[in-house]
Amino acid sequence: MLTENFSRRTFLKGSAALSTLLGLGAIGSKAAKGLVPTAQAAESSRIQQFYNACPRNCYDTCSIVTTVEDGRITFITGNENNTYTKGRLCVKGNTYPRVVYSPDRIKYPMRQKGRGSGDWERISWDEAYTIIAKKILEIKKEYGNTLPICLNKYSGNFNILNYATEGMLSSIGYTTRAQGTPCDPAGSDAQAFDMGAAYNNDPEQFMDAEYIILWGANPAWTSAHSMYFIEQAKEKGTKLVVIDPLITQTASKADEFIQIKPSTDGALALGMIRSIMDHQLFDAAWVNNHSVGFNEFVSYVKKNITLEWASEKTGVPQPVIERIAREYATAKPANIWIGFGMQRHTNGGSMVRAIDALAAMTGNIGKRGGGVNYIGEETWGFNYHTMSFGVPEGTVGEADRYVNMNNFGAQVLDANDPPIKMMWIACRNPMAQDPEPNVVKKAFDQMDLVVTADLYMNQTVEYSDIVLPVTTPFETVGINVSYWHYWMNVNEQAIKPLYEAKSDLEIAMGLSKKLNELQPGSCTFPVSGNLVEWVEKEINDDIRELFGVKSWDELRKNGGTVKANEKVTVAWEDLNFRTPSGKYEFYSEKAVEYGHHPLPVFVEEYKAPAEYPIRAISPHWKLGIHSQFQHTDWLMAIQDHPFVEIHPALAKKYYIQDNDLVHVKNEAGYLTLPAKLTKTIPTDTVVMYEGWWKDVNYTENFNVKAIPSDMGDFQSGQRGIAFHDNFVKIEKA
Ligand SMILES: Nc1nc2c(c(=O)[nH]1)N[C@H]1C(S)=C(S)[C@@H](COP(=O)(O)OP(=O)(O)OC[C@H]3O[C@@H](n4cnc5c(=O)[nH]c(N)nc54)[C@H](O)[C@@H]3O)O[C@H]1N2
Ligand SMILES: Nc1nc2c(c(=O)[nH]1)N[C@H]1C(S)=C(S)[C@@H](COP(=O)(O)OP(=O)(O)OC[C@H]3O[C@@H](n4cnc5c(=O)[nH]c(N)nc54)[C@H](O)[C@@H]3O)O[C@H]1N2
Ligand SMILES: [Mo]
Repeated sequence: MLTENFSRRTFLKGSAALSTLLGLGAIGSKAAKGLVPTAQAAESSRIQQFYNACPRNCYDTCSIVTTVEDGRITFITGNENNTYTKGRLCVKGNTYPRVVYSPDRIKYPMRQKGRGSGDWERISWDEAYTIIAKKILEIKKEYGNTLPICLNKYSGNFNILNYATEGMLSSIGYTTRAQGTPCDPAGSDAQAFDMGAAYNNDPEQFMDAEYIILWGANPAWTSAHSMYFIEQAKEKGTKLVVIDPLITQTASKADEFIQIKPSTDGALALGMIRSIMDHQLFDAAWVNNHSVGFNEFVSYVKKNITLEWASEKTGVPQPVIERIAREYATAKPANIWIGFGMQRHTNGGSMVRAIDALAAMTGNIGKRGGGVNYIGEETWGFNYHTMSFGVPEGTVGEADRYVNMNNFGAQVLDANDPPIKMMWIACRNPMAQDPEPNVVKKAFDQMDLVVTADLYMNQTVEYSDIVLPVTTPFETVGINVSYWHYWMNVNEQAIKPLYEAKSDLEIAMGLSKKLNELQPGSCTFPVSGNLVEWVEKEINDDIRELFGVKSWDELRKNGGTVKANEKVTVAWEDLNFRTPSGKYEFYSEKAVEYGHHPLPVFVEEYKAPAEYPIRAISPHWKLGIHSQFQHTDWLMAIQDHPFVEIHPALAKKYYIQDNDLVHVKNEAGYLTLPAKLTKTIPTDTVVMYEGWWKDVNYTENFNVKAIPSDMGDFQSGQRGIAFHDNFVKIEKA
């Protein structure tokens, strides 16, 4: 697409504000309708309903129906026109009105006197634009180019219009970009080596599966709407297997739970493969017709893999491996969901390749209800019009420069020619969400100017010079799709922007205006424009064909949400893989090009260093999404601070009791936080959920090291991060 160097989602992911009067539109939420009788509502313009889209970095990307009374949101619920959202929101989504009207919203542009001092003063938008624009022009003058300006933007909001921030920076010249993604890179490379791309079946097809393996995924927390389809499958007799080192809430729903040793899933998959080969349970016709390299793979497996070895490595008894292998190979269709958690390891990509091989050799790829499902982007083909303006005339240089988003602090410090002097942070909280925040902080210290656009104060905003207040989704327009389901959701402006908040697109236009005032021609980004016109420019013929709607406005008037047509919802149905050979590649030359073994071999796991014997896993948290939601009063009432989970047997060794304060340490840093004893985790592991909590000045990442995963550079330009190969020691505080 535009540039191969953009990370998949960083790049790809890429009603007139007049509402549908309650009862008149196609909105079918029972709960919302229950609020006011239809006839009454039709007469009353006090009460209006709008379609919104949850834009967070979440599989579920829900379609929302928002009720507004006298200009204020009083109720929100899921859109029933969307068969995936199914009229329901998750626990976080239901708190949105609290998010919008939170007293903690950043209300005005502000300047901080002394980074980290807390001494903020309100400034006008004009002052903010002037300070920023002057700095940009000063840098350009001093260095002859704009490479000292660095953008770090990721996943706070995936509204397609939000790519305006990238677009605005491209409109001033070549800049430095945080590239890559912390979500899925190792697994996405693995699937790209095997199949040419990561591409998943419609999750509503869980209902068509005869057998489901959730492999290192915790959808009960991270994709609540998917659980409905999994439960439906179970009702009709489908067996559900969950493989995880932790007994998660998803595990509690399983017919069979396999508590695997972390980072050994490749050995389990290869053990299953060995058993399937030995019993001739693979699909020989599929393999012969649609793949390359199977013979080489068979030789590797026969020579190197035994069930004894697989059992020893994984901690899974041999009879269990054999039974699961037989069940999986004989159920048709059998469905595997590979979670992102599983590939956050130094051998994560190679593990995904082994699981892909299992699905391929049993003929489960290209089948409705089957598949080896991980992530997909078939619905992301928008115009990305906000990124289309190009650099100003006379710009020096040839291209943007990239630093790895997954090792941001260190790479910013390493970039010398020219050094980075200004940072623009949007949709991102690197001081909380990145490993080694101390290094990120050092990188900030080197800046002349740090600008952060956000909704709330957080650790990154606190260490910025200028903060720009942004809108919630309810205060602006947009369009959203998912990297998992196949729906496209409209986002209408339901209420006026609160305080002085602006959307990132409006900020881009405002800054361009100021730059052009100060130095005509210095920014190619439009200086004004109507948001609905902007969003209509995203729709092209491919999107029209895929979704069967003409325009954003048509969709707004017709239910606010639409599903892509059936041509794309079964991944690889035509069995035309996007690999160099056009077939499934057990043997991948592309993998070799990127420094890997051509076959899906087992790669040894990262071992605990002697001084830090305890593994620290930091998975995603049910009551928040990274830095978002867990600062809202309703969710804080349930849990308002981080904690460390410890198995009672491990706790006993260190004389630690429930709620005792514990130091968790390694070379990167140390944390002191209360212990929560639980038997849901292994005895050699602690768990700290990732995320930021209000009024807590640290996150689990204070002792997470930036250890790269094995893959990621092929698809997203940068390797991922082995968040779960982090080792610590603990002691009672
Ligand atoms: N509520 C909520 N939902 C979210 C998010 C959130 O923060 N909160 N984040 C969103 C984002 S950005 C993402 S990337 C996704 C992540 O979605 P998931 O992949 O579901 O999430 P994780 O919690 O990272 O990891 C899933 C599981 O992998 C397990 N795991 C870790 N190591 C291994 C291993 O070696 N083998 C196996 N088999 N399992 C292992 C963890 O114990 C965990 O239970 O969720 C999205 N949805
Ligand atoms: N230890 C550990 N750390 C992890 C992970 C892990 O598994 N373990 N997972 C990683 C993963 S997978 C991810 S995706 C990252 C996520 O990390 P981030 O990309 O930082 O994600 P968020 O916290 O969701 O969003 C960042 C900020 O965006 C702001 N925001 C929301 N809407 C808007 C908007 O419209 N405009 C602007 N300008 N800002 C907005 C939010 O208020 C928030 O402060 O965290 C990573 N960190
Ligand atoms: Mo993520």
